[in-house]
Amino acid sequence: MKILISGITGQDGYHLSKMLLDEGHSVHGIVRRNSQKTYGALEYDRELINKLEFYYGDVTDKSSLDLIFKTVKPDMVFHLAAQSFVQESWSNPEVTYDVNIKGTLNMLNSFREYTPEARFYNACSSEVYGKVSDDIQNEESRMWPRSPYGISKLAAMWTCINYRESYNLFVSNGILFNHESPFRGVEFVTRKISLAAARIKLGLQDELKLGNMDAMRDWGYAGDYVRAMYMMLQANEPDDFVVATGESHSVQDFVEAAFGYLDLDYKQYVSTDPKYLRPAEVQYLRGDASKAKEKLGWKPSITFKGLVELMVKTDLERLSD
Ligand code: NAP
Ligand code: G4F
Repeated sequence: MKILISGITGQDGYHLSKMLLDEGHSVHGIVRRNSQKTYGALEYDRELINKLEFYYGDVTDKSSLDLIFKTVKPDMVFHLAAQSFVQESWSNPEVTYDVNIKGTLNMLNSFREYTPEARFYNACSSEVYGKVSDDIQNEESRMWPRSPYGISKLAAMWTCINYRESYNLFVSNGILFNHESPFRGVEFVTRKISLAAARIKLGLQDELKLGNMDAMRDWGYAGDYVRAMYMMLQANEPDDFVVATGESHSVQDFVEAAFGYLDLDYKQYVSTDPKYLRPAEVQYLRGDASKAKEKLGWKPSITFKGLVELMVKTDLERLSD
């Protein structure tokens, strides 16, 4: 099958394109032109880059998407492109809305015009739950986003549902809880911690400053989560699914596990800095993926401790090479 991925240069784009190539598909990705001609997370794997087809485009530019849809004629579309950093969504709310809401609308319109028989995955987020009202969140839980990013993801998700219901399209939303890997962007808290712990171990850095260490997240492994995306597009019917581990840990837990793995006492290195605090915080997330388990047969494969160790070990190896 021909697969089109927006956001292919991100963490999930890396894991998804690798998995789809292994499944025997031909994988086509939308990339934004940049002055350095870098391929983001894909840069870790030159061999992978050589197996992919790239097209310059931007989800805020519908004419670029039209051309790509006409050229590729995909059987499956994974729409991952987003301004995905929650903190940045307060300093760049217009860009966040343009890329995440209008960008999704543009993708849906090109999809509907050129490949209405194909299947479309939209990357929604647990940030839509925001100020949670349940101890564990499922597809029915109240949604109360707490950032421009969360609001944009809620609007994009409902746009997808509306297109599915209005035009009888195969469009599914994955409401994915946080998922991480050694390919995670360095500004997100897990990778910021794993990289800092490795650098401190090697004497390349002597402190780590963080924001709210009491925030709790349901952290899973990105490789497992892209498998869930693929399963959603192989189902008989389009639908919306929570993908999560069902466990919640604090940022402090992550710090302790990462530094502990390297036999470092985190108290000597880690402190808080108000500049990393958010105007409104999502304090707690824990997802219930029962529907994905029952209907798709999906389950996670890596534990919290296993994930932390994988990230720290990989950063240490990369720095030692
Ligand atoms: P990521 O690493 O930040 O990747 C974002 C991707 O979007 C990059 O390839 C980026 O390209 C691309 N992009 C940004 N603006 C674009 C534009 N205007 N036109 C075209 N491409 C654009 O994010 P991720 O962690 O892989 O997440 C993938 C998707 O899942 C995102 O939609 C995110 O919001 C959502 N999500 C992620 C998580 C998570 O925990 N990772 C959880 C729930 C939902 P550049 O390389 O050019 O910047
Ligand atoms: O790693 P984070 O920046 O991820 P956040 O905000 O949960 O968003 C990620 O997961 C969402 C799914 O729920 C995705 F939709 C979204 O695209 C992204 O992938 O922050 C996690 C927590 C927050 O509570 C934050 O306040 O860690 C806290 N934190 C504490 N110190 C920090 C820091 N976050 C960052 N980035 N940097 C810090 O120094």
